[in-house]
Formats: sequence, C-alpha cells, structure tokens
Amino acid sequence: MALTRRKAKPGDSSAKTEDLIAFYKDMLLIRRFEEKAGQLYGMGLINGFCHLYIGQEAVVVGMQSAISNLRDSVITSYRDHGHMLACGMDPKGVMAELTGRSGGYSKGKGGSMHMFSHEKKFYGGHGIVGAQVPLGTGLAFAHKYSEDGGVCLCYLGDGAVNQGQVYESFNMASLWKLPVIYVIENNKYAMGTSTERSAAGADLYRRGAAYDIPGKQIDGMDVLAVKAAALEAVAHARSGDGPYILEMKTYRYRGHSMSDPAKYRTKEEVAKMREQHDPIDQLRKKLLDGGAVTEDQLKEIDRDVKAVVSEAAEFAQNSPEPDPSELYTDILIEA
Ligand SMILES: Cc1ncc(C[n+]2csc(CCOP(=O)(O)OP(=O)(O)O)c2C)c(N)n1
Ligand SMILES: [Mg+2]
Repeated sequence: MALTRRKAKPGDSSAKTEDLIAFYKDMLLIRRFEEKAGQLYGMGLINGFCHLYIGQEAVVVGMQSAISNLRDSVITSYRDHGHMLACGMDPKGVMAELTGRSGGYSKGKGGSMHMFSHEKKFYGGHGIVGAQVPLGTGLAFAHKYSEDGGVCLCYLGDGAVNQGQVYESFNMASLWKLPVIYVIENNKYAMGTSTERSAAGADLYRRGAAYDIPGKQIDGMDVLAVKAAALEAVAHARSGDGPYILEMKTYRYRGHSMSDPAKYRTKEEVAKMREQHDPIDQLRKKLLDGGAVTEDQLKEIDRDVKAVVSEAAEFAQNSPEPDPSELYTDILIEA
C-alpha cells in the first residue's frame, strides 16, 4: 500500500470522512513502519544511525495532502522515513535500504539518511543539519526557472533553524519570490538540547520576518490544522507570492536516534504528550465520536497496515546484500 495523495483546493480546510480515514491510514502506516524499524534495529538487522519519526506523523501527512506529487518537490533531514512513505515511496524499498539490502532505494549502499526518488520528487534525506535548506531553495528556483508550476516543501528541525545557511536561503527565496514552503518541525529538541536552551525567541515562525517572509505557528499534532495551514501556504507560494514559513509544534516520542536514551527529559513529559496530544489517537477519537467509522472498521485498517509493514520487513530481510562490485558504482555520474 503506497500512501495516496488527495487533491485539495486552497481555502478548503473542511475534511470529508474519506479524507479523515485516509489521514488515519497514512499516519498509522508511518507509525507502524517506524515501530518495526525500531524492532529490526534492536535485532541488529539495521546498522548505523536510525532516526524515528514517531509522534510527528500529522505534520508530513497533513502537509503532503496539500501538494501534488506530479509536480511538487520535497526535501528533508535524516528523520525521513515518514516523508518518503508520505511521498508514495514503496515501504519495501525504504525498509530494505534500512537493512542495507540490494532491494533498497539506494541499493543498500546509503541507509536511513540517503534515499531519493526522482519519480516521487523526493530529494532526500540529508544528514548534515540544515543542508536541505539551500538545496530546497534551489529546487524552488528550478520550479520557477522552468515554469513548471511546482512548489518545494522544505522540512527542517528546530535545531537547524539556528544555522546561517538557513538565513542566506531565506534572503534569496524572498528576493526572488521562490515557491518554497519552509516547514519547521519544532519537536522541542535538537538531539539533547531543548529549544529553551538553544533558540533565542520562542516563535520560530517569525524567523523570516526580516526577509518579509510570512509565517504561522500550527498545532502539528492535529492533522487537520496542518492541512488547512498547508493549503494556505501552498496557494501563496504557487501564486508567485514567494516563500512561506510554517512552524509545526510537534514532539518526538523516541530519542534523537536509536542510540539515545533521552535522559534530558522526563518520562512524564513524554507520557503527557502521548496521552493528551497523540495525532493518531486524536483522529481515531474524532472518527469514532462522529460515528464516521466503527471500531471494527478501524481494526480492519490496523490489520491492513500491519500486513503492509510485515511484508516490507520480510522483503528487507530476504533481499540479498549488495554485490561487492557495487562498491564501484554510483560514485560519479556523467554530467
Ligand atoms: C552541521 C551539523 N552539525 C551537527 C550535526 C549533529 N546533529 C545531528 S542531528 C542534530 C540535531 C538537529 O535537531 P533538529 O534540527 O531539531 O532536528 P530533529 O532531530 O529534532 O528532527 C545535530 C546537532 C550534524 N549532523 N550536522
Ligand atoms: Mg528538533
């Protein structure tokens, strides 16, 4: 099951039941995929760094619902598995890349932080904090230069937003009115450093003010709020009005990466977010309370999602390791 993109019109923040169900499925797929990745990591089947997106699912699912995967581009950091699934990339190819197998998107040679799909207009997966911001600005430049009508969604973290290259990008994007939406996923921490300790000024959505870039702060745990904001920002960028900043207030439940015991925050803090703000539970309740679906229907969705993830995990374990001759391929390409 690949995630489906729904066509939505600017200004249309209302959600039909079928949209809500699709959001539920899409978020659940990311959640279960990441849980499985965590398990495979624990079993020693995934090596290297592995940054899970659990807790933040509403951000990417709501954002992606406002764009078209035929013409719009997406770029993000190393916390990228959810973004790839939301771009419609194959869960089997993503999981097999995590296990370093030849069936992976980078033939098993890249791993978690190095996957791309030109077909789905997903341009990585970047391990250098903030590196995707000038690159995403360049993608937006390409959209404008080639007049293809596309916009770029450029995701970055609360830690990345303190980097100099971000502001050089903001300047150029505003000056040239580039069609880019900078989505700041403020999950409160950059590794073990909280935003309180690292960011001057709590409101990251205002960081573009000096460059005349409008910004908004959104509850990133509410997929419908994300979608509504995304539609507005995309309409702004697509109409030629230039860049837009969306600060998504969100939270990651797991440590920074699989090797982080997360001692810089309390268990109670995490539990409170899970119990009171979980994006999937909130939508589940909305669906059930509104009588849109029954418990049985949701169970069926859960079963379908689990089956997709199990199939991906099986594929990722059975796919062969890359042939040693692959050491010498994909290093340089002809211009
Ligand atoms: C240029 C650079 N500096 C430092 C690091 C080490 N590092 C990796 S992730 C990270 C924290 C980034 O946090 P944030 O931007 O909030 O993203 P999140 O991990 O929360 O998604 C740091 C400092 C790096 N990869 N690149
Ligand atoms: Mg962060």
